[in-house]
Amino acid sequence: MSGSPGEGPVRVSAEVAQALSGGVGVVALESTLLAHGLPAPGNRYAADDLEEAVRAQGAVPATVAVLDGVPRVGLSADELDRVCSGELRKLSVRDLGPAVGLRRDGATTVAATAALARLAGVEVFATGGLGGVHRGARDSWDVSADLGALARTPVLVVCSGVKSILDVAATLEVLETGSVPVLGYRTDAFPGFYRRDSGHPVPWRVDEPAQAAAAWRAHRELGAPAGAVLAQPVPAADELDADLHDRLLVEGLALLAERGITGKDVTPALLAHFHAGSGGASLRANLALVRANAELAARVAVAGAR
Ligand code: PSU
Ligand code: MN
Repeated sequence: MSGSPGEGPVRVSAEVAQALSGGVGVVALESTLLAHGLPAPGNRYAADDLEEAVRAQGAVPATVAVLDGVPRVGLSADELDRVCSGELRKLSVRDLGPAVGLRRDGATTVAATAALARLAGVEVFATGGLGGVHRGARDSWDVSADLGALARTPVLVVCSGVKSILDVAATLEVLETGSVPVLGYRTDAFPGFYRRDSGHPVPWRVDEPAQAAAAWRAHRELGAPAGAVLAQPVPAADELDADLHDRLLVEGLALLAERGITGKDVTPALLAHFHAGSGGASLRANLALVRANAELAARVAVAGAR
């Protein structure tokens, strides 16, 4: 399905196409976290850092984005520059058709990255945090398309859970409804992005990449249509202090209400508040966890390719 570069609706880089046909592990990397989750110019260093983390484990990185109306799996250095320029639109799955048809550029969310990775034949991908059910979703109806996409796209997503700015319990319920397996990596607790424990358990725990690969392979062989989540907590040394985290969350939520911020502006506003109020600690945590997830995804991809 991967085809050669330039073939089909998705352009797969020569290196990624060669890895796929040669049975080498490939890890898709999401671009919204680069374009919108991390500030420039550090995001460009992060883009290289993530690709290096994947290579160091013997896998090939495939960062995903839409450039000049072409969905691309595997980007050149120049293309990564464009993704990190800060000018790209955020594309979820529903935006892919318009972006391609109108020949636009965009960074892909978890949902859109999963859709394009699948078209390219890449099964494992790494990111920071999943989108989920927002607090107050009962009134706002704000539930990320990531959850619906995971229920119908067979891709294993390695992440650090979801941010505590979301309704974590409701997010886990929607993943259950979508029949999306959730595996904790060396943890019994679903991670809360900046914090190692969101206060909610995971249904399954694995302690080795080979176990994650085995669970994923069996899930696929049983014909399950859904993706899966492999959730790894932020490294202990980079976890945000609990009191600081809780204070920033309460303040941030109050700020949203005060300024009437809703919809897709909620997450960027809260993240900006965390970054400003933590003296850089939230950014360090973010970088550390994404790197660790890229590395783990590569180890799972290599174990699965054997
Ligand atoms: N959560 C994070 N960092 C992120 C995102 C989510 O901790 O960068 C991004 C991901 O790209 C995710 C998207 O797929 O936000 C979800 O956006 P929305 O809630 O608008 O669906
Ligand atoms: Mn939303």
